[in-house]
Amino acid sequence: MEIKEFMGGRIRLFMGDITLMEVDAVVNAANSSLLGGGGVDGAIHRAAGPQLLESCRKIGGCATGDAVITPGFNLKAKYIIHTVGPIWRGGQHGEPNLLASCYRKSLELAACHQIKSIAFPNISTGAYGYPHQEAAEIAINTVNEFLINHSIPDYVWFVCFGNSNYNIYEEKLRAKF
Ligand code: AR6
Repeated sequence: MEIKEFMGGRIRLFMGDITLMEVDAVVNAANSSLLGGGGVDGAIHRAAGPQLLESCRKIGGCATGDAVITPGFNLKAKYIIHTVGPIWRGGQHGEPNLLASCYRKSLELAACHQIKSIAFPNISTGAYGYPHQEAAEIAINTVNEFLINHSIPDYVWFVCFGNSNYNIYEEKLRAKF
């Protein structure tokens, strides 16, 4: 599968399974219990192995819009950054700020850990029901703003699991860069 590069290569778009990414950190779209679930969370826990659950249990939970870090265990990625996206409730309940916060806090953690490359799934756009266009806009703008102001991470990947989100990201990234 082809990789598309934007912002001088610092932003990369890819369609595929995030658990297979060879990056320093993959981001998990978790829930506030951190104890696993379906979607990308389930896939990451299955691929990383049971030690991940143990590690998450010790952390004890994570607020919506916040992020925590664990080792990557059996993943190729050295770290997993778990962030909790907002559940879409019509858009008037702070959802945009909370979703932006997921991307920002994840990038702040990445910078703290000298993480050079990080891969994001499309947070909140599955079980949590966030409209795809609006979520992509927030993801791209928040990442762009962070990268303008910070030299690390070097590379941020947007990993889309299907055509629908991929096409939205491609169109928005092309329009912006
Ligand atoms: N690689 C990349 N993206 C994926 C993968 C994968 N292997 N699997 C799914 N996606 P979701 P949310 C995409 O539902 O909306 C969980 O149960 C998927 O197509 O995983 O933030 C948690 O425990 C979608 O675009 O996360 C929470 O309870 C995106 O990942 C809740 O779901 C996010 O979909 C979080 O909901």
